Amino acid sequence: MLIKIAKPSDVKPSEITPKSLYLDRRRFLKTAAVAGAGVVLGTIAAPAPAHAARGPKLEGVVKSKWNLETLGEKLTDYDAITKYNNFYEFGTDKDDPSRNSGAFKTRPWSIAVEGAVEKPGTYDLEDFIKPHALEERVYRLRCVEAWSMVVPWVGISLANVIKHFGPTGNAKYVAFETLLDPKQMPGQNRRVLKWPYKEGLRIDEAMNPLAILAVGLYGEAMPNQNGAPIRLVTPWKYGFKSIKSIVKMRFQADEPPTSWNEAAAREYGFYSNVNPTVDHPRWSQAKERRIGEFLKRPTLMFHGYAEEVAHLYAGMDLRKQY
Ligand SMILES: Nc1nc2c(c(=O)[nH]1)N[C@H]1C(S)=C(S)[C@@H](COP(=O)(O)O)O[C@H]1N2
Ligand SMILES: [Mo]
Repeated sequence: MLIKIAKPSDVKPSEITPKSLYLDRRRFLKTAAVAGAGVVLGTIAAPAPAHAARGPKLEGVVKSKWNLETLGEKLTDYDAITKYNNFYEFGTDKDDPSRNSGAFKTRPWSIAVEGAVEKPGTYDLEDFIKPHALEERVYRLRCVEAWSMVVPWVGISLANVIKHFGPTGNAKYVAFETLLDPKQMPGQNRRVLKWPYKEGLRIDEAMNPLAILAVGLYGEAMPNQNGAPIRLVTPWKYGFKSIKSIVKMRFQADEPPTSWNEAAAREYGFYSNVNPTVDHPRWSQAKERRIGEFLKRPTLMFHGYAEEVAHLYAGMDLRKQY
């Protein structure tokens, strides 16, 4: 075996410059993966800390017009956002994802872009993200279970991603898939849903400026339980549309099947818009409990984003197409 000894001139600036000076976004994403592994080792060696180690800070995040001031609400605590989760791949209880996803490997990660698109291919996560601005988007998220949160996501515009890949005229819908890996995702050994988790959007919904692919929250890399390394966020729809740990995006002419619709078609339709006037068959959707608050508050149409998205559904009967 040949051992290569680097001459001083071969050493990259990143290896000799203090971390804080060279960390660019690309570099950060790699650091995030390493730090993630460190966290796992740490929990084996030492008793679990009261507060889980937080992800590394994301560099180069820009503020967007969807910020705390324009939303006029309080952020939900980091602890609630990261310990009260739905991610059935790691179990169906709210604390299962944070307890069971610590060892989930999110690097290397690639995303397949398929179907009616000019630049299909399998892209490394870093390359997938790199062309786009990392923005902070403070959004309300409402689960179909009638609780809600306010989350400071960090993400890239889904419209920009789609334009980058160049959808063709046949791209009427975008289908998304989560990783299928029962060895890493213990919940996939149980048939609670038909795995892999699937979701979809109509192309004009996907192109709406509100839709993002999120890679972090609270300015830090996405915690595994929240859908690392990349997940969809569509704040005007119920939380279950916001598919986590995405490995595939497919552009197609037909409406794609979705996991929750396959599981219970009467309860979960393709559109899944937050609509207080359409009850879930087993409970009312008129109100919601903001995590951390005691009294329920009324749920707003499209979860308060009507101005930005109502035009997408003009002429549709949202009681039938729920
Ligand atoms: N792959 C996958 N994505 C998923 C889910 C899931 O079980 N698996 N749950 C959904 C549901 S029901 C909700 S409410 C949100 C919760 O996101 P959060 O845990 O980041 O709050 O993720 C959605 N995305
Ligand atoms: Mo949900």
